[in-house]
Amino acid sequence: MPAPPSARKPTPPPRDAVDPIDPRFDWRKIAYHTLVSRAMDDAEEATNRNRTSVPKDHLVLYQFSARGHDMAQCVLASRLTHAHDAASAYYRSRPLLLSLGLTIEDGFASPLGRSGGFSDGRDIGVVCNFPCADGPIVMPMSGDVGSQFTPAAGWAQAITYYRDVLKDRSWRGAIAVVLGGEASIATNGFWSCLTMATTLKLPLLFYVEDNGLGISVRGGMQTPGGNIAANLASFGNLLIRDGDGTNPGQTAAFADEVVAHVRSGNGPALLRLTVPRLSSHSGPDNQKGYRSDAEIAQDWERDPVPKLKAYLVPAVLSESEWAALERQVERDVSFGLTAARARNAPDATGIRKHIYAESEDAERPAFGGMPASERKRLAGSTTSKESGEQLRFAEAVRRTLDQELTVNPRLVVFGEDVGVKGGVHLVTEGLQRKHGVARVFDTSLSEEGIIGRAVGMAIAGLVPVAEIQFRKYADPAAEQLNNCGTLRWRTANRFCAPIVVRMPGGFGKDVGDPWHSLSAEVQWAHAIGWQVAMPSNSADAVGLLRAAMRSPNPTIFFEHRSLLMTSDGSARYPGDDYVIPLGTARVMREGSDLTLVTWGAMVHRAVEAVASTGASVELIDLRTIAPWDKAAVLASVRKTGRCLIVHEDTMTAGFGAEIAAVLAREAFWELDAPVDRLCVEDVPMPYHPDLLATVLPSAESIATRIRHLLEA
Ligand SMILES: Cc1ncc(C[n+]2csc(CCOP(=O)(O)OP(=O)(O)O)c2C)c(N)n1
Repeated sequence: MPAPPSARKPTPPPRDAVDPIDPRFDWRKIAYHTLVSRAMDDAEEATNRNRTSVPKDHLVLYQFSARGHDMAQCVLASRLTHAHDAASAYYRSRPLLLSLGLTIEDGFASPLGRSGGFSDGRDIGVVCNFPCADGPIVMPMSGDVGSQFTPAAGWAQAITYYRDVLKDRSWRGAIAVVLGGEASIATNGFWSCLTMATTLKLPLLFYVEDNGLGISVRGGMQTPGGNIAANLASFGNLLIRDGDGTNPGQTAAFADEVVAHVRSGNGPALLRLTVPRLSSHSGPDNQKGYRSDAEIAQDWERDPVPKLKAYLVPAVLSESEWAALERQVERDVSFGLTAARARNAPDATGIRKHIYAESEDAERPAFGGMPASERKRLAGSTTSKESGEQLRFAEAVRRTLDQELTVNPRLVVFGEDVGVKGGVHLVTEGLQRKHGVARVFDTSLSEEGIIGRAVGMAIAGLVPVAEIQFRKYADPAAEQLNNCGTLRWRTANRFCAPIVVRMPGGFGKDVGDPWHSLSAEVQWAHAIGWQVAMPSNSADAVGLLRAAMRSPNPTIFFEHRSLLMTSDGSARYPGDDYVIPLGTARVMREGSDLTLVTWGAMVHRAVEAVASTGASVELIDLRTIAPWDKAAVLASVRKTGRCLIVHEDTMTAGFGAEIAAVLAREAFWELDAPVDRLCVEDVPMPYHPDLLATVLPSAESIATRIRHLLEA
């Protein structure tokens, strides 16, 4: 087994190999934070090494070390000086966070799972974030490698928006920096972000910490030859620097150069620094089988700490000042550890809080979204204007987007083909001409990029309304969507990202297919933290979309294709200020014998079916499935004793199953018949009209099921 870190004695570099000091850096501060990070890793790893099976005295539940990556990160952090700079970090980024203001106590409390810290014990202690009113901030990271990239592009684009559109001078010269290991550059997120940053010339720095290993996999598996800087040499609009992250002078020179380049508005840069990974990948990994002792020993020869000492002593600090610094670090770390250990365990009674914004959040607002004062100014009205003209669904959505773009300068609308063309469904037609290319714009073809960018923009305080061209094409964005939903909860309300995602789907006018006609809304009802709106008509579309755009929570807004393609959902325009609170169903018609619950385009077939039976059916258009109006459904079923749920999503584990389960539990004694569901069977949407008609509930099949249930 390799010797423990404390027993290792790396050879200091020869004096004449040491570079001249770069006086523009606060080297004492860099040394302090490097040593603090190292001492924290020491403290955590020492306990990990003493593990037998499940240790009683474990210091952290899940340990990740930054040992070896530390010095270079502290150098980089010293260049993040602008109030609107943001870093998008990963699990080895604690040295950067410490340099930006994370206290040692909080730094320990997070992996210890104690109260406070990054997440109040909800998330792994290295899944970091750092809100700071005066900046810079560290954006909330996620556990998925690669997911840190596209939100950073969102922040970078927000910088240009504040600077150029809102003319806010305080954003001039700000940058975003995204950190990742050399394995993370193989992810979709990296490439999506690189495309956005280089095509839009965003103020974004890619900082690649290349330790040659992605857990056990060598860098040559992530990019040919193992050097992303070399492979990207001919990429357009990208300044590239490639250096040794254990060499303080070289690291400082490169960090300074790339940050200055990005700040000056010349577009993105990529800095790749080679660093040794001086620990296992994480606490549970023992490196056995994939690393030899000789290789580990060789890495220890590259330890940046002795190199930093050789660089600074005696040019900046005397030997005794360095020793004093080490003693100070020891004291501070020991004090921080004691304080963190003395903290209480997180309060389990609060575990359900912050899935959505809570009313008391207004007193301690999360970082992200519109300021509360602006949200208040845009309060809206729940009264609809009866005199409005008759509008088709697409026109209603367009008009609502137009109106919100007019009254809310923070709002931006984007997606594939959304700009010049006005969207493949023409919903955004004319909006770019009216509001400009900075506010209504086309994106690269990357759904991960569209949603990740939206998240970054929302964290920066903008109101992004993203279009996914068809429901099925949200698949590549699933990671960003899921992470966006849980973001407020994961950070214990330190951050939020209220975005709106418009998503057309469902069957079209007589057409379908597995790609353009997917409904599958239940996925978003299951994804925690999302509001899911499924309007059936123009008036509801206006009210729900406006409510979503003014909401402190993220919302999926489903635009049904058949409603976009026909006049089925036409209704009177309810007014420029009309909002429908999410989670309120509409009782479309009262009845006493059976409750029919449905949403989206099925509402129209249900209306026809009910009329044809002549039965006394209470028809409920749910309008949103997350949150869903349980109270309205329960009240109705308690009255009628019978319930039929109709939806277009497939049967097994569709949202109807959730409603049925709630009714079985909460209205069991009031039921006169089993709760029934009529849905698309468990087959993908077919193409030929005859096949489509076979699988979709029709007015006739709904009517038959109503009759059947009434006889039960
Ligand atoms: C999407 C995703 N896939 C796999 C993992 C598991 N995983 C965690 S870290 C890691 C290796 C990442 O290596 P690299 O990006 O080089 O960073 P390093 O750990 O070397 O600093 C893997 C595969 C994950 N967290 N997320």
